Amino acid sequence: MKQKSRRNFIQKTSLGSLLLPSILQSLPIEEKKVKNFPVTIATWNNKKAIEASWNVLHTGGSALDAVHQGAMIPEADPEDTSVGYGGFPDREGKVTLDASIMDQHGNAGAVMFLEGIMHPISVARMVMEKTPHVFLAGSGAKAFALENGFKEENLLTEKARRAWENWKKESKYEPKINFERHDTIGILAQDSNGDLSGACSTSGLAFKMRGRVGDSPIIGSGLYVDNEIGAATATGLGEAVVKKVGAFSIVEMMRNGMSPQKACESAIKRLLTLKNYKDLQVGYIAINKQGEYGGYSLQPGFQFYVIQKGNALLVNSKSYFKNK
Ligand code: SD4
Repeated sequence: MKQKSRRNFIQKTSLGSLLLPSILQSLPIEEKKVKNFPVTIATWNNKKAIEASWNVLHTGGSALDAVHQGAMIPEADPEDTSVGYGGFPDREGKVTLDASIMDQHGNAGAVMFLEGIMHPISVARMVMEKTPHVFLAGSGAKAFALENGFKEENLLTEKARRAWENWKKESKYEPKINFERHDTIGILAQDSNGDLSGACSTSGLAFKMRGRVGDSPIIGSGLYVDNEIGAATATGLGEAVVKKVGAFSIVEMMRNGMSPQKACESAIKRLLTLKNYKDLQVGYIAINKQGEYGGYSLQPGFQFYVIQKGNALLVNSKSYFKNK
């Protein structure tokens, strides 16, 4: 009796161990992998933007349309003082906008120092799709927008004008970043085909020098997408991000095998060689080709919003410094 059951056991296990690998081998590739996409992620508590992006993704739309639609939400929101309409002006009282976009083919378009156009992300996409160029700046970017049907609008809201009037009383030129609260949007998406795209849009630093351009429109700094590897985007003090070519460095670290989380952490640590690193804030977010995501910041207070396979999550980012 005893012997029989032992034989049964041996038969079962040996059968099992023989069968299992061949069953796995016969499964189609897709069923072996866990799919983490569609997924979309944005800097800060950009809930409405990420919902707009998700609406595109879950109805089968492209990652490019998703990030474009997402970025348009804060651009049109007068309450958002870091992006588009309602953005705080430069020190001369003029709202100047920067934006960039990249698609799954590695195409890129960007505008910088653009005035009077509410949706710089749409102009950036048009630069990418209708011109042989990547960057258009200032009056040239504006002329291109107007020629292509965009309307000129006054983007300075009463709230932003009053903030500028207040700032002028002291006119303290201190292009420092507020640690806790910005709404500059960097947004990434992976659609149901697994393709990646990204967008970034901002009015830049409040009361900046006229003509100042940050990281957000600079391909490789504020935004980078490589459809084979992943995508990354930045928020915070643009000068620091540009000096470290932030988004590109994160994608390259993912190429070398790091997870999005580890790559963001490593890119933040690279900021520590900057003289003023204790006084500035930078936040990075990233996704990889498997739909995994991560985010990290230098100072506490950074948040990002994710929707992955329908589940929405506002994440309080981990940071290098724990408390300020
Ligand atoms: C800039 N990176 O122009 C932007 C500012 C920003 O949240 O992200 N603010 O430097």
